[in-house]
Amino acid sequence: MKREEALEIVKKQLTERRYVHTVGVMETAIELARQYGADVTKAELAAIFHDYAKFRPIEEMRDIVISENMPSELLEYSDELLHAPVGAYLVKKEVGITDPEVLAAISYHTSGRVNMTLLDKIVYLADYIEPGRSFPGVEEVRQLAKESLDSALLQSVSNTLTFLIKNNQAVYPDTFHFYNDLIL
Ligand code: DGI
Ligand code: FE
Ligand code: FE
Ligand code: FE
Repeated sequence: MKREEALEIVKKQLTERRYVHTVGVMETAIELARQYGADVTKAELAAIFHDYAKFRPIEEMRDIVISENMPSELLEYSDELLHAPVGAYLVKKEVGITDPEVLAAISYHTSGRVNMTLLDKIVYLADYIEPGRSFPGVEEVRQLAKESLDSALLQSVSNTLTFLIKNNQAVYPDTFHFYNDLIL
C-alpha cells in the first residue's frame, strides 16, 4: 500500500491533532529503521496505522478483546491499553493489512512485551520521541536514540513506569516484562 493511500485511510479515523502525531511517528520510524537496519517499508506502514483504533468507543474495543480471545487481563487495566491490540485486529479486518510483523508492532506499541522485535522497538520508540511529543525527559530519550536503540527504550519505559506509579495507575504486566527484558 502506498503511503498516500494509507495516510488517507487513517486520517478518517483520527482527530487532526492525532493525525499530525501519526505523521510524526511515521517520519521518526522511517529514520530509526534506516539507522538501525530495519525494514523501512514495514516501519512506515506500522507507524501510519499504530493509533488506528485510538478513537473507537471503549465498549466496542472491550467487545473485540472478548470475541477475539485477546488476554482478558487487558480489561482490568487502563482503557488506554486497548487501542493497540484492537488496532492491530481492525487494521487487518478493515484495511486488509496481513503482515504479522506489522500487526505485532501495532499490537505492542503501547505496552511493549518481552522479546520485542526490531520493528516493534522502532514503532514503540518513534511513538515516544516523535517531534510533537513533550513528555518530561523526552529530549534525553531523543539523544539516546542517536546512540543506542535499547538505551533509549529503557529510558522511555522507565519514564512511563515512573509516570504510572506517580499517578497511582496499575502497570500492565507486559510493560514490566519489557522493562525487565531491557534491564536484565
Ligand atoms: O496512543 P499514544 O498516546 O500515542 O501513546 P501510547 O499508545 O503509548 O499510549 C500511552 C498511554 O498508555 C498513556 O496514557 C499511558 C498508558 N500506558 C502505557 N503503558 C501502560 C499504560 N497504562 C497502564 N495503566 N499500564 C501500563 O502498563
Ligand atoms: Fe497509541
Ligand atoms: Fe507509546
Ligand atoms: Fe501514538
